[in-house]
Amino acid sequence: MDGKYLTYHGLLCPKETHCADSLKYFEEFQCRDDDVFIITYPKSGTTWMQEIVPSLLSGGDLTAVTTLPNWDRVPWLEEKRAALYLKQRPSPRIIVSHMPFHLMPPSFLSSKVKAIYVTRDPRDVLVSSFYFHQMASFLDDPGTFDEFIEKFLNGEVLFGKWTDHMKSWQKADIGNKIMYVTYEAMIKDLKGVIGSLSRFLDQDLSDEVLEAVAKHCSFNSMKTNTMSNYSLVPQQFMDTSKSSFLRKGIAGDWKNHFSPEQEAKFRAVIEEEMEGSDVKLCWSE
Ligand code: PPS
Repeated sequence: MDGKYLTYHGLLCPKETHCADSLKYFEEFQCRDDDVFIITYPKSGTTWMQEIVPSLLSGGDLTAVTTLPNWDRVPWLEEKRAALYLKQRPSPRIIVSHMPFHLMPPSFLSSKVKAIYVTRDPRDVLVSSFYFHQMASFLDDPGTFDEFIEKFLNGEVLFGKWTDHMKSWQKADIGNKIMYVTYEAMIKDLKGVIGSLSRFLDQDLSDEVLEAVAKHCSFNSMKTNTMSNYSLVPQQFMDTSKSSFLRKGIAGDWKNHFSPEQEAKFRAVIEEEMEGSDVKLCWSE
């Protein structure tokens, strides 16, 4: 593999953001009962949830989401700066992870944490990731779209195969500690999903507050929020002349990228790998 990645339990992680110490910190992390985890396979709606959850837990106060960059506000647990950000963070902490369930630290299971697992149509995940690889200097060049499809299906991308991640988290035996949310549902009815999330997080918020949070968390609003649009990251790491982090923010952009043959093959591989699991694929709904 390219020198830009390290391998952790067979999963690729960027060396720019991960190292042996950060992964050790992840493994030994002590969860608190009131921690809230946002779990995603990359490019599924992480940044969106990093905006929504703090806005709900603050009762609709948007101070944190307009003054703290998202990587500080909702740290990425396995990333190099997590220890620094989480050290003396008061409860409730909100934490992101891209790890599969079976690698989560023991205290994740033994504590009463809540987890929100966000999924997205893997075809759109792939498209979003393809553009991200073009702009992020700490990732490999994605090659052609066709080559990137191969890499994605082989799991030669960040955090491995999409299918493995899905299966791992759908099997997570943590009862009502986990809520599953889809990117597509948020596109369709953001306020409705935000309402369900607020109930899951035991927040009794008025309709006006939910409305205001949904407005603040819209794509156009987040695209201009410097605390969330990654414009604070130097160009040498994320070259915005090549793409934007908040790029299109729609469901179904895969239709503008996959040929019918590429899409048929992609679906066939995903379906075969998901066979026997309880996961309902978005195209079979
Ligand atoms: S990462 O790198 O894993 O943290 O990326 P992640 O945040 O999971 O995914 C980035 C994609 O999410 C889109 N996004 C949104 N879509 C709709 N509405 C809102 N508010 C929103 N915020 C982020 C973002 O635009 C990326 O998708 P694409 O398809 O590339 O636009």
